[in-house]
Amino acid sequence: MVTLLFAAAALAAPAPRPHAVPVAAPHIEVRVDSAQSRIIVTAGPFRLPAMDAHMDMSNMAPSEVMPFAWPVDGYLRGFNVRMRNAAGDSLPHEILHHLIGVNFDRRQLVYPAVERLFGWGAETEPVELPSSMGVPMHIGEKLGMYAMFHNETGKDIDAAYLEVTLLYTPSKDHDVLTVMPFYVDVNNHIGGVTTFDVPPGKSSHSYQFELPIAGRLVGIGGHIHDYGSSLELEDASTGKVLARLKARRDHDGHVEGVGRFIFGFNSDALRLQAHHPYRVVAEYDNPTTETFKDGGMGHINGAFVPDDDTAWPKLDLADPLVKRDIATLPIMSDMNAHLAGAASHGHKPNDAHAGSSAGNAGMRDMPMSDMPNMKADHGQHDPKTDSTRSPDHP
Ligand SMILES: [Cu+2]
Repeated sequence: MVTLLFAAAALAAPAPRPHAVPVAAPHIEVRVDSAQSRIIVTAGPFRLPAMDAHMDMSNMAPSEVMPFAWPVDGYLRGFNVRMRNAAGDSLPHEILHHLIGVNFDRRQLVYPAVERLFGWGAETEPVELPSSMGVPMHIGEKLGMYAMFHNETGKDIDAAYLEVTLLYTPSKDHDVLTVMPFYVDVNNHIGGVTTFDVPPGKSSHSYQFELPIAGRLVGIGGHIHDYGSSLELEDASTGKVLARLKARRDHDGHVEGVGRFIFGFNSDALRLQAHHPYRVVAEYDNPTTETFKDGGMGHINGAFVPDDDTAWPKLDLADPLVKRDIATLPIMSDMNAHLAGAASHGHKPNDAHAGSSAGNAGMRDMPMSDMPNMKADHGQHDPKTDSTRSPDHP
C-alpha cells in the first residue's frame, strides 16, 4: 500500500538557508511506500523533442536541479530509474542519458563539494544493497536530482516522466552498517571540467589525494570514456597498486564498461588510512591517429565504511569550493544564463557533462548487485570482471 506522505505542495523544506538552491523545479512528487520500504520520486512532465542520432553533447537536453526532501529516517540501500508516460507505460530507457542525485546536507569524503548520492547512466543496472547496510539518511535532508535527456526515438515525446525508486531500510529496530559514497576523479575541478584530451597512443592522468578520516572500501567501480584502458587506485607513498579496474573494450577501443571490484567486509575490505597519500590513475590507449578534445574522463566510485561515522567531514557552506560546486549545478547555470539575457532557455548542454557534477554520483557503480557473491568470493578476483587487486594490501 502506498502512503502519500509528501506531495509537491508539502515539499517546502525547513527554512532554506541563504545559499540554498532556489526551489523552482515544478512537478516533483515524493511518495513513501512504507510496506515495501521504498520511496518513489516522480518528476515531469518533460517535453522531449526528437533529436538526431549522433551522440554529441549539444544534442542533449539537461533538466534543472529538482529539489526534494528525504522523507524518512532510514538508510538508502538501492535505487532504480525508469522513464514513463502519463499513463504509466515505460518509455525507452535510452532517452535518459544520465541522472545525478545530490545531497545538499552532506559533504563528499574527498572533495569539499556536496554529496553525490546516487547516479544513473545508460549502462547502469539497478542497485540494491543487502538490507544490512546502507547510506544513513534523515527526514528533511535536502536532496536534488538533475538529468540529461536524449530522445533519439525519432518522435517527439510530449510528456515524459522520470520515476526514481529509492529503497530504504527504516532506522528503527534495525542494525545497519553505514556505507558512504566514495568518489575520486583523475581530473576533478570543482565547478569546472573533469574531461581531458585523449591523444593518439598511450596516455595517463592521475590525481593524488588524502582522506580526512580512516575507513575501508568494501567495493569499487569506475567510469571511463572511449579509448580508456584501466583505472587504478594506488598507494602513492609506495606506488603499490591497491586495485585495478579494467575497461571492457571492443575492437576499436570503444568502452563497453568498467570492471567492478568487491573487496568484502571486515578483514577483506581495503583499509584506507587518514592523511595518507593515495592516487587514482586513468590509463588511455587510443588506437587512432586523432586527438579527442575533452574526450577523456576517469573516476572511481565506491562504498566506504568509515571507522567512525561521527567523524565524517562537515559540509562547510562558507567554503568557496562548496559554494562554487553548488553554484555550478544546472539550475544555477540556467539562472545565470537568464540573468545574462541569454536566449529564452539559456540551456548550455555542455555544462552538464563538463561540470564537476556530471557522473560524480556516489552510488552509481557501487558494486551492489554483486554483493550476494561476496561471501563465496572473499575478495578474490571478481569472476565477472577483469579487475585485479594486490594480494597483500596493508
Ligand atoms: Cu563521463
